[in-house]
This record gives sequence, structure tokens and C-alpha cells, in this order.
Amino acid sequence: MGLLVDGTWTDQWYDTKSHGGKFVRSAAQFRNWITADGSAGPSGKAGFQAASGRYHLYVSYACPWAHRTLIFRTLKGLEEHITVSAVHPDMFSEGWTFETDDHGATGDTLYGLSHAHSVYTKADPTYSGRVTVPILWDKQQQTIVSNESSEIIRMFNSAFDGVTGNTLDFWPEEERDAIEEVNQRIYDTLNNGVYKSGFATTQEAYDAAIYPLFDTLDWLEEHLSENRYLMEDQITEADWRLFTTLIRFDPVYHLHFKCNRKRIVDYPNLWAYTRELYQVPGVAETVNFKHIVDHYLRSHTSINPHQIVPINPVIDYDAPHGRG
Ligand SMILES: N[C@@H](CCC(=O)N[C@@H](CS)C(=O)NCC(=O)O)C(=O)O
Repeated sequence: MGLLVDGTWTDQWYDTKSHGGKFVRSAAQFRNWITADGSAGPSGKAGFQAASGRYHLYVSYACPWAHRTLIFRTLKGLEEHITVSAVHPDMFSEGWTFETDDHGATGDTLYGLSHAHSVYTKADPTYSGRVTVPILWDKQQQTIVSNESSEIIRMFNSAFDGVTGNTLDFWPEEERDAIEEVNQRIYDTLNNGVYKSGFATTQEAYDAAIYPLFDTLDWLEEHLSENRYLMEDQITEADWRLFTTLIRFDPVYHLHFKCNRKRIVDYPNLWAYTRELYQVPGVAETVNFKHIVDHYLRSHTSINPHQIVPINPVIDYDAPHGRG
């Protein structure tokens, strides 16, 4: 675990001391947008036009943020248009690496680089900051378009529609305000809340994360007893953003991140909803439980110093969900 300082790799764990034991996530720095005509998006520069074969996605199958982008690549029919490299699940002192394994780590299929930090310095030799996945790469300009998953999924949602003919819309105009509101609560208390719980280094920081986290799960359980999805009957990006945390909850967050008041399987509606999303065609193929469990349990040596990977319960995500 570490970060780049003026383009040089520096081994350093998250600094929670200066925030009273709290984990504080830093903002992504590459914020350009791919658009249908290459014009600038809501932030960054123009010049990233949607085209088949031009872009590459660097992901970790373990990472919930990267997982969102893989799901959108699948649902939006982008698999043959956007290539992918998957890092190795182990993330130690050198950060994400392109070692390969038998479970899906592909190596860097574009340049044969050995580390993800080299992708960042290829884009900007003086980059300072964390080296995170996902990374959306432009093969033409040889640079990073974006390293912010919430924006990458919105690009995938519509920018390539003219290329693919796939017009499924997970960010419908009329629901955007409602989606934003739900996204914010789910991001703060769940997507990021599990990390705030797991990486807390004081009791106070843990307590501040864990109660809102379970309040949100209780609220979702109630909401999903009356609504099929977060936005009533329409499946939107809010559901997919929630899903990547739910699917990791029982195998990892419950034990490893001390989110253990309840499991997802203990909430009848949330559990059925998780299975329904998992069973959407193509989605199960984006879920790599081996990478998910191995990454967290082996890489976070400050939490699990002996790197023992627990046996975990067998969970049947293919069981009929009975919703709809
Ligand atoms: N804001 C980013 C966050 C991505 C992120 O934090 N990814 C994690 C993996 S789950 C990572 O690469 N962490 C490495 C680090 O922080 O050094 C996004 O949503 O795209």
C-alpha cells in the first residue's frame, strides 16, 4: 500500500492519525469524460470521443468501485468495444500489480507494465496521489481519461449508445435528483461506510461509522419490502452502486471490517434483492469471489496480520429470488 509523490512510489498506509482515527478517502484526480461527439463533459478536457476499441479499463475484481464499471460495461454491451486488464488481488507495499494468477488476474494486456502506478506515471510523470482502480485509459492519447468510478459509469451509460445501439438508461433524467439523494446516503454510510468501519483506528471512529451503516441497511430493508428497486420499479445506477457493496458484505465486510450486527442474509428483502441483481444476465460473470475474499483478507495486514483467509459460509446467490 502506498502512493505516488511527484511520480515516485512511496510505501505508506492510510493516514488515519491526522483525522482522529478516521479513514478519509481522497478525491480522484483524473476527471475527463468520454462523450459521443468528443466535446468536454461536466469536468476536464474535450477530446475523448466514444469509439470502438479506443479505450481500456484497468480494474481489480476485488474492488467495489471498479466492479461498478465492469457491470456497466456488461449491461451496456461494451464488452467488445472496451478492453480490460485485471490486477492481482494482493496489494502490498508496491500497490496493485500486474502479476497474473489462475483466477482472472490478466496482467497488463495493453503495455505489459508490472505495476498500476506505472499506468499513472505514463499518463503524468509527476503525478502525486493514490494509485486507485478503476482507471479508464485512452489508447489514442495514451493517457487516463478518468479514475472516478461514479463518473465512468455515467459515461458508459450513454456515451457509446451510437456505437452499440444499446439505449438502456440507468440514469434517467427525471429521476436524477432522487437518485442523487439515495446515492449520497448509500455512499456515505455503506459503500464508504464499510471502509470507515473497517479502517477505523479508534473506537470513536468505528462507532461513528457502524451505527449509521446499520441504520441504512434497516432503512433499505424497509424500502425494499415495498419497492422492487431503489427507484420503485426502475433499475438504476443507484441499485448497481449498492449491489457491489451488498455482494461483498457477508463474505468480507461482516467479519473483516467488523460490520457484524447482522449479515445481508438476515434481511429477507435485501437478501432477495441482492440475489435478483446477481442473477441479471451477465452480472454473475463480473463477480469474482476468490479475488474479493483474497484481496481484503490478505492485503490488509494491519487488520489481519497473519493473512489467514477464513473458510466463510457457503452462500447460494443463485437461489430463486421471488421478486417481481
Ligand atoms: N473514487 C474512486 C475510489 C477508487 C478506490 O479507492 N479504489 C481502491 C480499491 S477498492 C484502490 O484502488 N485503493 C488503492 C489505494 O487507495 O491506494 C472511485 O470510485 O473510482
